[in-house]
Amino acid sequence: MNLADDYQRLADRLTAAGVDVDTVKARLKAQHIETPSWGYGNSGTRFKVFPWPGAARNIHEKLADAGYIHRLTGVAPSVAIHIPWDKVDDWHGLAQFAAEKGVSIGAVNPNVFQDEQYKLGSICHPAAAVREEAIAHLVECCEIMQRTGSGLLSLWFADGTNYAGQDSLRRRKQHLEAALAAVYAHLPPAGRMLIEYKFFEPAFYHTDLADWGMAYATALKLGDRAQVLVDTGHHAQGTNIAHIVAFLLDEGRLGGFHFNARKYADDDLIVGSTNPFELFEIFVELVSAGAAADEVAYMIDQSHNIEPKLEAMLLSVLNCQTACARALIVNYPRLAQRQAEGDVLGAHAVLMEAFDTDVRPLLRQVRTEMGRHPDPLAAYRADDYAARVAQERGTAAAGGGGFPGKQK
Ligand code: PSV
Ligand code: MN
Repeated sequence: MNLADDYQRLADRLTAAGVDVDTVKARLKAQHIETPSWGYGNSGTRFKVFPWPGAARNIHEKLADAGYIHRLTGVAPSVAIHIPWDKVDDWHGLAQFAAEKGVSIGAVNPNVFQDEQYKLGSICHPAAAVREEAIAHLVECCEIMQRTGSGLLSLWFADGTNYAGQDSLRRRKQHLEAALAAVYAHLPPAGRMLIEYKFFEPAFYHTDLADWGMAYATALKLGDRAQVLVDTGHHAQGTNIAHIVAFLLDEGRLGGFHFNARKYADDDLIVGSTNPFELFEIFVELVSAGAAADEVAYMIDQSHNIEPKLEAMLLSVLNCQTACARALIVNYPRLAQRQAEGDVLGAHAVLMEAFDTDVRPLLRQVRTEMGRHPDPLAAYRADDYAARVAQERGTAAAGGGGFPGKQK
């Protein structure tokens, strides 16, 4: 196989079809996918954590692994952190350590779902003392943003109820709004607050931020720097996520993504594994929105259980790259023309043409031009990094059955 010839054939075909290949390549080189610190440590399901040999045991090892994924791909230069899982005394030192590994600290994710006091919720809890404790933690995370140079506070709440009548839904909504307004005031000047929603789990009767509409309405009340975070696993079956993305983009309220794939629920599987077409549709909305999508944060939220952690994260980043490449080669002028003509299947065919294109020669070329290996998965498999960390770190004694809920 001659990689250069493969690429030239594809580039010629795309150029003839009206695609500006240099622009597409420039956009792919500028792609930025953030990986999550919690994806590098041991994690599992509510039933069992299978410890992975070499899984990162602390934030330093997580940053080292993330640096490795970035070295392989060139498009994963930042890492989301989860507090207190990744808490350190010296945040400036941690940011420096990350820089040495070739990455930066990305979104700060507070955790107000793991401690005893949060059994009935955090910022929606019926007791003022618990709400205040949760707010204090969120404010602490704003300070961590300052010290690490992070621009994003990424919020998810496990708040909800399990039984009708358990608590006042309206009062909980009011508590939530008051708490977020208090936290918003503590954001660093250029910092943004991303509000994530989820329609179920761990509560099942109601969730306080159940869908994008509630997150959006809350963001509107808070101010311009509050936006919605779309976790692709947090929707009912059949939901058109690309439509939600289009709506939020058009309103300037799409803050970012937590990418993953799912078959049934919040499965946290490798993004693009079960849902390649959905991922493509999402990227089509992002690409076609132009500058409106400039500020969107592309983050992965996965926690792997049976698969090798580093390879899973690598594949996730590559799948985002593939989806983006396919979306970039859509012939948008032709699409608009067919849409205007009411050519239902003609317009659909324009999208399918891009989706069906083998973009691998293009991606190999882009990676080569970026000084990376054209096939990062092959490079990973030929490399001894995973074996080395398995040797150095061993297999952590992760818990067996009985872990409460989704363990990350
Ligand atoms: C909840 O399921 C979630 O999607 C939130 O983003 C959390 O921060 C993350 O997973 C880790 O538990
Ligand atoms: Mn998430």
